[in-house]
Amino acid sequence: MRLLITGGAGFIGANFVQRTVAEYPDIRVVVLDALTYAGNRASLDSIADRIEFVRGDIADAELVDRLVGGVDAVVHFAAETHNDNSLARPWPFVQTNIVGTYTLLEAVRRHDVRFHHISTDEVYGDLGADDPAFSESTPYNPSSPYSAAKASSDMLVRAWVRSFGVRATISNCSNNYGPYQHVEKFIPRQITNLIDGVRPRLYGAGNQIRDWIHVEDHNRAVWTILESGRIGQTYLIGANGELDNKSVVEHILVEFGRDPGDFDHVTDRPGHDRRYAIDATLLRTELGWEPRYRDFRAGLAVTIAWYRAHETWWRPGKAAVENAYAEAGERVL
Ligand code: NAD
Ligand code: TDX
Repeated sequence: MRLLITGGAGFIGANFVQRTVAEYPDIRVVVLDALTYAGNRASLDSIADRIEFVRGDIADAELVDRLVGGVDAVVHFAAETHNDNSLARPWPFVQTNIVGTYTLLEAVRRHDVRFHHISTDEVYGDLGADDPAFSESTPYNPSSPYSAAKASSDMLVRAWVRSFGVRATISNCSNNYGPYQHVEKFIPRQITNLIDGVRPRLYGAGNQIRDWIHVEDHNRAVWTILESGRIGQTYLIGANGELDNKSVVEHILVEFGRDPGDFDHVTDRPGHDRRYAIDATLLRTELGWEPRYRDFRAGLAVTIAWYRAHETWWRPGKAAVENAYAEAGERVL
């Protein structure tokens, strides 16, 4: 089998490529990644001789057509992924997440190649404290340019399945944590701030809730769907990991041996989604998937240890991220 993995130099994609090479040694893996600010070739260093790496854009129709024509399946991770960036500069989100996904869909349609589209729970908008968790039938209601562009890409996939018979599945996952996550994101930002002696930064009051899942559990679910999922079906992926942001920061501080109150409240994110929560019943009952990381604090401790041990991996991007937050007007409240 030959597999094209887009966005394989990003956080979840790199973990997926590493897992695939380790567990499916007979699969020929091709990675297509533009190496934007979010992509890091070093995440694939340990397996560089086991994969073919192509630096390129998923919206480059000629390149995409050639690569898709040489594989049996595509797993599509590549995207612009950071909500704060999408508020400052929405266009790359429209271009990559919508036009890029369209370009891939046209290629898999032409070559009749199996396609798995990676998406997010943010397409459903947010929940009130007492609302039931998102399920496959929750109406789309995205809040940010990022989530609106991801929602659009999901709609394109659904239409290409229905109208053109493309053999695709979609998964919408909750917030991931684990190794190789970019330092712009919430958990790695706070961990690397603490390594640098800087206080963690909580947006607003910090009472927003995210449903955390370890990246390894996400990727095992993706493999399960790729192998056994029903064509045309959407599967939600989540591990019952709801926690408010303030508690996450407190856990990180405790892991660093610090006072759990030793953080700053900073300017809130405009349009900040209040709560995400996933009902993964379909994935569990139909495909038999279960998460392995059930203890968030234990998973967090391992993640902190990883960032401590891999400073050379994250250090080059750290200053630019903090400058960008400052330039965007973030200030301590
Ligand atoms: P990331 O930002 O860490 O990585 C994205 C990767 O895509 C980078 O390597 C980047 O270079 C590449 N890329 C960006 N634009 C490209 C283009 N035009 N052509 C080719 N490559 C391009 O993202 P991530 O957190 O690993 O997310 C991966 C996927 O999972 C995304 O589709 C995202 O929407 C989805 N997702 C993420 C989470 C999460 O918590 N991080 C949760 C649910 C779903
Ligand atoms: O410094 C911070 N302080 C803070 O309080 C940062 C960077 C974030 N936050 C808050 C905002 C969110 O409520 O933490 C929460 C998580 O923030 P992000 O890491 O930016 O993630 P989120 O906006 O929830 O989106 C993530 O999960 C779904 C990914 O970035 C998306 O790609 C994915 O689709």
